[in-house]
Amino acid sequence: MSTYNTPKWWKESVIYQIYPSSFQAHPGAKNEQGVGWGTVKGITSRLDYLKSLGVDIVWTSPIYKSPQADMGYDIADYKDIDPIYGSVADVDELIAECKKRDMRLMMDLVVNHTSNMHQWFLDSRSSKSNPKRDWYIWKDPKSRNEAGTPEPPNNWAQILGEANSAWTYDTETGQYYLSVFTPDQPDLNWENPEVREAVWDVMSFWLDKGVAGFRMDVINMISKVPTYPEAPIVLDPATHKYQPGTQFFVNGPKMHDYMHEMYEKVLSKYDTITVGEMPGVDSEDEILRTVGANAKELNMIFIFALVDIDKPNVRMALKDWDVKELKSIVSRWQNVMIERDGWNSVFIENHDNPRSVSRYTDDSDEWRDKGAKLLSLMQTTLGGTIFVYQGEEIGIKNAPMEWDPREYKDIETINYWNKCQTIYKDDPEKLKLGRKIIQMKARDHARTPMQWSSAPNAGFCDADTKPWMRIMDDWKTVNAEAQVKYEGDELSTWQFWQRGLKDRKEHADVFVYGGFEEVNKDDENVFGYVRTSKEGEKWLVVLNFSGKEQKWMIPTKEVEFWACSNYTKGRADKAKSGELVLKPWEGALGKVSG
Ligand code: TEU
Repeated sequence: MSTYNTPKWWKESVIYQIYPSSFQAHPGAKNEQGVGWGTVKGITSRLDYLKSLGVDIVWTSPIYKSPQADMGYDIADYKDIDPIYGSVADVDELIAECKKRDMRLMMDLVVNHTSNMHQWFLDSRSSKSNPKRDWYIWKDPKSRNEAGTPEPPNNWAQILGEANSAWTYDTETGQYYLSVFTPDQPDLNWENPEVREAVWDVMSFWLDKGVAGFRMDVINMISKVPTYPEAPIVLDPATHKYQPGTQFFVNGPKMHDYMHEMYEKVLSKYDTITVGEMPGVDSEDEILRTVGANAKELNMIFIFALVDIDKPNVRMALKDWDVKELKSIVSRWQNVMIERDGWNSVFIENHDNPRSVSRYTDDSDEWRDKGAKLLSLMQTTLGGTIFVYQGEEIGIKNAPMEWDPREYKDIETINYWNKCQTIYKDDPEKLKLGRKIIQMKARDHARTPMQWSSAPNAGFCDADTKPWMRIMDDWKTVNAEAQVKYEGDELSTWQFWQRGLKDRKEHADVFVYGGFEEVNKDDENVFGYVRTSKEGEKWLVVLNFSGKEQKWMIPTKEVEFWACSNYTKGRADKAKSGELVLKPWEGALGKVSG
């Protein structure tokens, strides 16, 4: 019997992802360079804001001790907090303050790799005979040329810098270590049982402190094909010596063994929320092995089909897509989880992706609010556990083309721009395209400081402090305070999110747990679907993903009332049957007669 609609707290919870460096600096907070940087105390000071939005669980990207080569996804000590963010005591306080508000904290678990400054790695690289040598993946050079220069063991490219090898040479010991993201992030060797024990220990440490669970960074990359085969050529070999080797470490041969062990050794002992970040996997059978109700692995994963809709083979590149493709991706995963008793996560933004309002709608002044609310309506009415990303609730958009590339701070963007300037130096067209790709795809767009108010530095950090990253130029008008207080003929983006999350909770049997049926599938611009509760309560969602007015035939029984639209404050006055006219980027939610 399916347990899909059996209620669970982790299914109904609203999760809010915080990018800690950019969320909120507490008064007086500065890092060593005197720049404004978000802190744990800052997060605690904003819990009431999150509570009023409708958030239950706060997930923060890594705040552990780290050299910040990849903004904390390079961890040097799993049981300590980076001083830039505060202390373990600050996190204890955050957990306690969450509890007071009936909220919980979720941590990021980054255990595919550590920082190259983690003591485990310092030991490992110190000599070939060190007991920790085998905690990482060391290999001899494939060959050496006449001058003695070594060649990496295979042709895999770095994920965050595709011009470079995924292997890093250590001159002291004459071997390469695997570092699929950057040389600062050596991959742990999960084949070694001591490594796994160390990970279980870290997890228990935080769970015992009362955290709700984990978002697990690239957890489907922990098992590598042990023969380390050459990757097929997909990037132009004239300009790319190295090629994506992802297929040899995504959902690798022992991944499920390790996930089961994690479940047995740790997760089964706690009542947790777990979400695995699993890029690059599309097979339903494979995904169900992790998120199926009886899988004994994880509650859910992030499936990247929707946010990778414009990704060809590497992230920093473009691919055309259309609304029909978007509709079919969303519908596919809604249906798969219902039919096969799995569980979805619902998200469209995170710290690795551009802003959704810029990517899927129209972020011009005229349509931006409508677009952001359209995406909110879609997400708040889809089945699964919903994730809202910092700033999404006020419709922050991508940084504009005019920003100098030096404003971008992310290692991936820096590597990409360096690559463009090297290999396309005599090709102005390609260089221009590279610049455009940065404006459309860089991870930095999600990482600009939160726009709290019209106060100096948008209320993100003290007035006399320079923020670590440039704040979007529109903060004086686009900010949380203005949107919370807004009074007008329609709701602000923030108010629309608040309304949607409340509605979702009140009708969890429909929106969280209900059935899903796509309607008018062939329409090229409008996404329509019906959600139905176990008791037969039906709601129709209609989303115009175009900047033009659309006519759409209502396929269901009469609509009783239109509960909301992104053009109105309350109920919308629209046709109840027959032809429905949708304004540009209009989305509406209707109750269907029983
Ligand atoms: O990201 C994994 C990663 O490779 C992403 O770029 C992913 O492929 C993409 O989002 C799919 O659209 C995780 C972290 O989220 C990221 O910030 C880190 O840089 C990376 O792991 C290494 O820890």
